[in-house]
Amino acid sequence: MSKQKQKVIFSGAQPTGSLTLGNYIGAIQSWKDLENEFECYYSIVDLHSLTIRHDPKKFRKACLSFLAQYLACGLDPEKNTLFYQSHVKQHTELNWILGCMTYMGELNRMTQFKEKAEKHKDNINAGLYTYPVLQVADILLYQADLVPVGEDQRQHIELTRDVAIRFNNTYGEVFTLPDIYVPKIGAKIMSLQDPESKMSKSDENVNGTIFLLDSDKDIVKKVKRSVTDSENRVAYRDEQPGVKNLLTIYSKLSDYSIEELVEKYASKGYGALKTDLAELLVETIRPIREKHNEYMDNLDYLASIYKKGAEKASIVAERTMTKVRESIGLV
Ligand code: AQP
Repeated sequence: MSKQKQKVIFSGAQPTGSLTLGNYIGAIQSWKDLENEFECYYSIVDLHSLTIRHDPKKFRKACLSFLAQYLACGLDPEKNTLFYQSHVKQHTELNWILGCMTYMGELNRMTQFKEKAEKHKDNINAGLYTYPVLQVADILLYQADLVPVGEDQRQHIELTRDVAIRFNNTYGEVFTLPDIYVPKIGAKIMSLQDPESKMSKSDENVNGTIFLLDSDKDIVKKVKRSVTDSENRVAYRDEQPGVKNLLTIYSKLSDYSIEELVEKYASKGYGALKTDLAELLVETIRPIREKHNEYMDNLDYLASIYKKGAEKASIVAERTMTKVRESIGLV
């Protein structure tokens, strides 16, 4: 299929800890689906991670590990531009300019800020508050048409459109208005321990989250211990959020539809569902973990990918920034 060069995709993940099954199903599976048809920019948004206090050595390793995980998940560096946000200086320049176009009222409404502020009460910094503006800059810099993300990012993409419209109306047509792209199922994978909450990298209860670098043993343990309910009936319904989540994960990683899975396990119960899902997860994650480890043993190769990515991304970012600077009257 020929590349529709005109359509641009941007997305990213913040390198805190390691990627989760939620990140994989909600975002990375879509990234892979899009790589053959569109011009794709997938960033490791390292500056976003600074909103939480971190150990520099561990952080540096996590940043490299994230690139290794992107590659291990199957993102082709020949088809996609893979790069670190901090290597393309225009992100922070545009962040400032767009910060002057974003209202505090808008930022006050962001639910992710409220949730993260609640989680990190001792460090509610200005970066955590203005984080959505940097995300707006990330997307608009590449004139993205589509942003493949999980459901939790919908509000930020809506903000991106609002800020772009405001900028274009004030200073002239500079930015493309991006659309959100969320998978029909799996846009919000839930914690295995609390199926009413999103599966998250930074969840204090690690048993709720499956990481792409988890050992086989940990994966099996986490699935077996996952919270279900006392109905003992395999059904896909909101009243049974734990089972619904397991079926969603199963379907996203296999060729089975949800209906087929419900039929398959109707007479078998939760134990069989968990055993088979654990096996499927092990078979899906093991090759990712092994490839990741190989990439981590080849740091020169990783450096060649991220340098090439930054070069390519910088050209596109500078093209946008030239327009932005002219449009707002900077000398
Ligand atoms: N549970 C999820 N289900 C579906 N999609 C998800 N995403 C995150 N969690 C889920 C999507 O993954 C992409 C990258 O996410 P991110 O790195 O920007 O961080 P996040 O959204 O803040 O995810 P986490 O795991 O909850 O990180 P922490 O714990 O650090 O805050 C995004 O497209 C996101 O929608």
